[in-house]
Amino acid sequence: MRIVVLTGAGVSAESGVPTFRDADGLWEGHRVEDVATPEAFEYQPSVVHRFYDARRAALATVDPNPAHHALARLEEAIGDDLLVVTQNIDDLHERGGSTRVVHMHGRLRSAWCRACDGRTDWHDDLADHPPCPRCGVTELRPDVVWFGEIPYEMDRISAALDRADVFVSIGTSGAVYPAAGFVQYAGGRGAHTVELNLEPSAGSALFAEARQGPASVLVPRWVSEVLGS
Ligand code: BV8
Repeated sequence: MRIVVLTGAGVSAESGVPTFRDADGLWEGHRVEDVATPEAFEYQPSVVHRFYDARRAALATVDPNPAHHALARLEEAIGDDLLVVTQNIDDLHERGGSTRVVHMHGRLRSAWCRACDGRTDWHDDLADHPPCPRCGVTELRPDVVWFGEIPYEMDRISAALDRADVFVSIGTSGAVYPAAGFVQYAGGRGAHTVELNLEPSAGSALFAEARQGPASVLVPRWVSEVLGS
């Protein structure tokens, strides 16, 4: 059984990572959609850097939760038949033990050089404009996909959705595209679609099955059902 799991901020909420809906989607009074754009980076790079430096620093204070661990257990059992596609830029899936993970919106712990196009694992701040370890130019930006930019690995994601028998969406409000359209894409190709969320998402009615509750409870229970153990 080939499974594609889409995750959003809700899967990391119980680890202490704020969701986008928390604080009414505001950061320091800025609408997230206003800080997470190439335009914002052009006009107020220091504000954007502070936004991501703060989130990157906070990553060192959080740990994976039972939802992350349960998905790693599922991968252990079914291997290549599972792909986790996450909208999250945290590394909690990997720290939970998952390896087959696509970060369609990028990663906080990665810096992207606009001069040499190189990507480097990065755990520190970027606001002080450090030089690129590869080319030495001070043109590093957060390696994340901003609104108006094309998500990463869309071909790999579409190929997995084409072949999926089951599509599961965990902890996402279904407000941001193209991720919000995956349920129709996979469902339209015959996949069984399941939503695991604290509350019904914007696209809840599109799912064959929808369960409400915290991910740390719903995901381990769903994985046990799939594995029959
Ligand atoms: C693009 C990285 C072209 C940066 C992010 C069609 C219609 C309308 C608009 C568009 C459209 N197509 C494109 C757009 C524009 C735009 C868009 O969708 N705008 C929205 C606002 C309308 N999309 C884009 O610009 C995208 N690019 O379309 O390029 C293209 C398309 C296809 C193919 C090729 C090219 C790029 C968007 C990416 C932007 N970057 N993140 C950063 O993180 O700072 S988006 C960011 O916001 C997240 O990654 C995520 O995607 C989104 C937040 O949503 P969620 O993760 O769902 O979080 P949220 O807080 O909203 O909800 C949490 C949910 O969890 C809730 O439902 C809650 O109930 C639940 N929950 C909470 N606690 C728990 C829980 N569930 C379980 N357990 C719990 N404990």
